[in-house]
Amino acid sequence: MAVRGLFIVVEGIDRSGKSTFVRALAARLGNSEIMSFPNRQTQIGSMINSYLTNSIHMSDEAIHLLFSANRWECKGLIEQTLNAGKNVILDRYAYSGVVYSAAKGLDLEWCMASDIGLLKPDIVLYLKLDPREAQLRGNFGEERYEYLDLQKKVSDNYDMLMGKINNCKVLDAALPTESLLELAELGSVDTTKALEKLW
Ligand code: FDM
Ligand code: MG
Repeated sequence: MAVRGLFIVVEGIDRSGKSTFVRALAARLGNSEIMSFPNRQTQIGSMINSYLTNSIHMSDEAIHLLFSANRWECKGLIEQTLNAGKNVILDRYAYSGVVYSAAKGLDLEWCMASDIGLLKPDIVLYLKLDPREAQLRGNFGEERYEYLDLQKKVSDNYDMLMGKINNCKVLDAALPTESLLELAELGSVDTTKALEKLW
C-alpha cells in the first residue's frame, strides 16, 4: 500500500483567507485534493446552502446535525484519498461545526457529539484574524453568519477550542500567503502514524 497522504485542516472565521491559503498550500505540496465543508454539491449540502443564503429556515440543532451529516457522507472519500497516497486539505471541518453552533448558544459537548468518530487531521492550521479586520474584507455580510457580533463569539470559541486540541498551529491571517506557507512547517508532520479518531 502507498504511504498515506497528509491530512490537513484549515480553520478560521469568515473572510480570514482560508480558501486562498488552501489553494496555495495545495499548489506548494502538490499531489493534493482540496475539499470544502460545507460541501454544497451533495443533497445535504444543497439544504445547507439554502439555509446559509437565507432561503429556508431551520432550528439551530437541525442545521448543526446537517453540517455534521455532510462530513459523515464525505468520510469515506477522505479516507480513500489519503490511503491512495494523496494529501487531503480541508477548508473547514468539525471545528467549524462546533464553534459556529456554540456561538449561537448550543451546548459545546452536544455540538461535539455528532462528529465523534470522524477522522482526526494530522494538523489543524488556524488562521486567526480579528473579526473587525475580517469585516473590512470584500463581500462580508453576504451569508447568514457574516455579522460582527456572531463572528466575535466564533472567534472566542476558536481560541478556546484550538487551545484544547494537541495538533493545532495558530497562524496570523494578516500575514501574506507566502509567510503563512513558511510558518505552517508541514515538513515536521509524521504520516507514518495511523489515522486516529477526531474525538
Ligand atoms: N459552518 C460551516 C457552520 O456553521 N458549521 C459547519 O459545520 C461548517 C463546516 O457555514 F459561516 C458555517 C461557517 C460559515 C458558513 O462556510 C459557510 P464557508 O466556508 O464560508 O462556505
Ligand atoms: Mg463564508
